[in-house]
Amino acid sequence: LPDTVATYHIRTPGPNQCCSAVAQAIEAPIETVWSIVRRFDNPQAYKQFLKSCRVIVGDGNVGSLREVHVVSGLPAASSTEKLEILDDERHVLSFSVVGGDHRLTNYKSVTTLHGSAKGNGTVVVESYVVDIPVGNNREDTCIFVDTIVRCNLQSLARVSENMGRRREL
Ligand code: A8S
Repeated sequence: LPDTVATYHIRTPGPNQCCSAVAQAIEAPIETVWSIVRRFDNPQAYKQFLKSCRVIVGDGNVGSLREVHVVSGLPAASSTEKLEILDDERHVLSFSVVGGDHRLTNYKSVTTLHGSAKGNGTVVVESYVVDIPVGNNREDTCIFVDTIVRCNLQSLARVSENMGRRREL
C-alpha cells in the first residue's frame, strides 16, 4: 500500500459518525490529474453538483476558505469549506466543511493520487468522515455520500482523460 494511504486516509469515525472511501482508476498521468484536483478555487471543474465557487478567505493555500453553491435538486444549497492539506509533492488534498446550508455536519475528506503500477495512469483514493444526521442511519448516510464522491471521481476521470487526449492532437 502506498504510504500516503496509510498516513492520511480517514479510518476512525467518532461515536455518531460514519466514514468510507472510494477509489477510481484514471488513464491520465498523475500530474495531469493533480493539476485539476489541487485547484481549491475551482472544484466545479469536475464536481458536477457544484454550480459556483468563491474563495472568501486566503489565496488557495492551506487555511483558505471557499463557499460553494450546489445545483438544485439536492438537499443542500451551499457549503463553506476550509483547505486543510495541499501537498504538491505527495499529491494530497484535504478539506473540511465548516458551515453552510446542508446536512453534512463535520464533513472532512482526504484525496490522494497514486501513479499506477503499470503504464502512465493514476489511482485516486478519497476517504471521508461525517456526522450521521439526526433522523438518518449510518448506512443511508454512507450511500448518499459515496454516491456524490463516486460521481465526482468518475467526472474527474473523464476531465483528466480528455485533457490528455487534447494534448496529443
Ligand atoms: C465534495 C464532497 C461532497 C459534497 C457535498 C460529499 C455537497 O457539496 C453536496 C450535497 C450535500 O448535501 C452536501 O468533495 C454538500 O464536494 C453536493 C453541499 C457539502
